[in-house]
Amino acid sequence: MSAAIRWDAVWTNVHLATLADTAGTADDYGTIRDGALAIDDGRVAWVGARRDLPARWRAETEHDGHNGWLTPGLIDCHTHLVYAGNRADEFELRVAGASYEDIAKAGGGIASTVRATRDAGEDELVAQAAVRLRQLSAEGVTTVEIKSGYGLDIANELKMLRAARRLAEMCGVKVRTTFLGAHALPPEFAGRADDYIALVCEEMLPAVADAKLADAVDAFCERIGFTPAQTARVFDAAGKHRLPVKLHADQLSDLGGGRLAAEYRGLSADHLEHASEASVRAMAEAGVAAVLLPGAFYFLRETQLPPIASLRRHGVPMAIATDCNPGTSPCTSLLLMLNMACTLFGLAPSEALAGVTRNAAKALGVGSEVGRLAPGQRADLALWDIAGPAELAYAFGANPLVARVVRGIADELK
Ligand code: DI6
Ligand code: FE
Repeated sequence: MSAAIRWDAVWTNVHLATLADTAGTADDYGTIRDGALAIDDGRVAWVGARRDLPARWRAETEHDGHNGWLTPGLIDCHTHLVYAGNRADEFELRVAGASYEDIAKAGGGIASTVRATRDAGEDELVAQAAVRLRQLSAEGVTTVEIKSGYGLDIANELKMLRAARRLAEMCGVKVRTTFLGAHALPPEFAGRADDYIALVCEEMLPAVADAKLADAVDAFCERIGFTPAQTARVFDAAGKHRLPVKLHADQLSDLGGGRLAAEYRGLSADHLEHASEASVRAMAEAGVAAVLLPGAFYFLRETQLPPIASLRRHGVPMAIATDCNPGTSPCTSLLLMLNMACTLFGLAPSEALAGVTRNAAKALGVGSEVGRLAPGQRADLALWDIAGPAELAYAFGANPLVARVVRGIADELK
């Protein structure tokens, strides 16, 4: 008789939304009813219907899912989670009629968060961001991207990125860091944007790369940010350091950001409300993911919808994220973003869930590691007390998370 297969853990009495390649499966969630999932050495070792489990297996731990649903741990692939203070005062102005761009031009906006972030020590930044990260992970988030971009000088950008790396260890979340030195023009460079871009390319980026503090490079290509030509300089510098790029593209106006991200074979182009058909086509051809940010759309009371039909038609993978930041999306609920992606942008609940799992992983360049329930993936999972996966996008203000599993270890069993 053959020896029994040994695993560290097995989950049974669960339904699975695998989000794996769903072609030929029951639905777009990759549903396996009455499934089983085995974990070994922190990775998924086996996934399938319980009746198909190998005849003889043993596990150190057997988890009973109590008829809940297991999904991949959620991935928030676009956040500005590390910053100091908040901008509730500007919210009051905006509600009274001022626009985001008016406030930015008057020296508020990003510049006010830059002042607060420069004044804060690294420990203080970590402490403030940890509160937000715990709110995200309480809803099943196991991977989060964190951008710099409120330091805007070498010391403060490095401080932000170090804080982001520390958060990963503190909160048991996989963190991908993105250097966003080209987020805004710092006040000391007023009227000298090209000089600031030179500093970003020639000093900041090399320092960040040397310290191995960034996994990618981003820029804010916008009328109130940087031009496509300045963005291209940053992307060229990123290439020299072998860092992949992503872009805040076409959020407030169409500057051809989607196409620019495609020219540099970027991981993602994000926002995209004003992106043209040509940009979408270029993104499809270059394999660039679209990251949709319904929280910023909602909070700015934007009316221009991102080109969802065109993204679908061209087969561009769509991810969804919080864009958690103090100015345009002070949001720490990725589940709320699922609901808004459906109600505001017209995504199907299955597309929304793919947007915070499989496609979010793609937008971070970690699709072979996380984002699906499949053998070899990291065993980062979320267990939900729901009757079907559409409930994750349907309800808002609810949190049906029962357990979060990180590298195979369940940490929040209720
Ligand atoms: N786009 C955004 O939505 C945020 N940054 C960006 O480039 C806004 C950042 C802020 O207002 O603090
Ligand atoms: Fe952003």
